[in-house]
Amino acid sequence: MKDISNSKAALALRIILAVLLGLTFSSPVVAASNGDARGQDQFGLRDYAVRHVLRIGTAVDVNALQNEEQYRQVLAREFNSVTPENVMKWDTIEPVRGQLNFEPADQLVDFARRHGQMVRGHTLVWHSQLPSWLTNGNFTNQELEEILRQHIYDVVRHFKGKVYSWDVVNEPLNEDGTLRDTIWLRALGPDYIAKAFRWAHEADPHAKLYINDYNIEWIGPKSNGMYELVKSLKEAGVPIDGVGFQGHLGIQYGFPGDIQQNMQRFADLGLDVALSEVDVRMILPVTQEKLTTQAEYYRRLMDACLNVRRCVSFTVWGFTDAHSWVPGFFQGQGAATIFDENYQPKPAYFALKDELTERSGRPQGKHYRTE
Ligand code: 9MR
Repeated sequence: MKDISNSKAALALRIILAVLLGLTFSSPVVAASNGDARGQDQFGLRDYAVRHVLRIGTAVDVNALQNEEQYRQVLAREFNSVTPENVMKWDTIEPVRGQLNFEPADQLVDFARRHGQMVRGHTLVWHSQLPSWLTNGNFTNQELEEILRQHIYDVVRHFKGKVYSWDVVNEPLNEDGTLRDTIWLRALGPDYIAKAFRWAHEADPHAKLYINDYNIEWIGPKSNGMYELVKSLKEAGVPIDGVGFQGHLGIQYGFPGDIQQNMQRFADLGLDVALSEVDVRMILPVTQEKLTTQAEYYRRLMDACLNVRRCVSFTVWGFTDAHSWVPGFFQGQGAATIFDENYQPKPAYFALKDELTERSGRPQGKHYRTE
């Protein structure tokens, strides 16, 4: 993979810029170039996020990372956190039992190291993207428990010191807030969640450990289920550090207006919170009006995160419409990210930047980490 910059010099320059930005509250945004379409300034979102002690991240498609120079450039310029979109999932890591394939994930980790980006690990325990040797293996419950424990140890140990947080358990809930019926629930019982966190903590005591789900952005049965779950985990002394709110929204569904209040109640349990997979889809075709509404959704999500002191990271699930899971999963929908298919920033990009620019920084807490 070709690198795009002399990383040490670039990193040093970025740190100097970030410090300068952190000291001044007025924005150095360069004036509009033509009409409403503003030009981009020389700073990335990451340069504005540092003053809020906020990680701004994206999911990364490793094929695009390997093959597209423009993808690498925007990724390096805009973000200080990355999440592998697929390559740390079980079916990639261990397609054949006992043969571990860390190569694509290692490439991303290496890119992140060279560009001063932290890595959110995704994901250790999930019901989806499991290798077929596992799902078709007819294993006993005890064997499945041993397989899961070994998987968590293998993966977390391999990335120890390189991955700063893990989505340990992904999407464990039904829409009514009860536990989803999965291979793990069947084999280990409801305790699989606590066990997974304990094993991950044993493998890397310094990693921040998250539970992550979708449709928990607003207060309702599913987020109430999540609230009760993490509360009981905390009370039982399970090493859980945070809750990821995925944030897969669509402008046709309306904005979850109570998201700030919702995230705050989790923070009040003594947990970090993160917006972990944000995208805002729309029914195609794209119109200017829809893009404006979409921008407002992104802005309000950022606003909610900045208003919750323990909201430590904001991650978009892909940054360009050229590489987004949305059109493949929702027929007739798309345009969910902040850059268009030609890597041109959309109103949503400027909305995030404005929100980060116009607000003063948050006080730094002990549990936050900067570069
Ligand atoms: O974006 C991912 C897509 O490329 C994969 O095909 C899909 C497989 O299930 O997973 C997508 O990412 C999901 C993430 O891992 C968990 N939350 C929902 C995301 C979108 O489906």
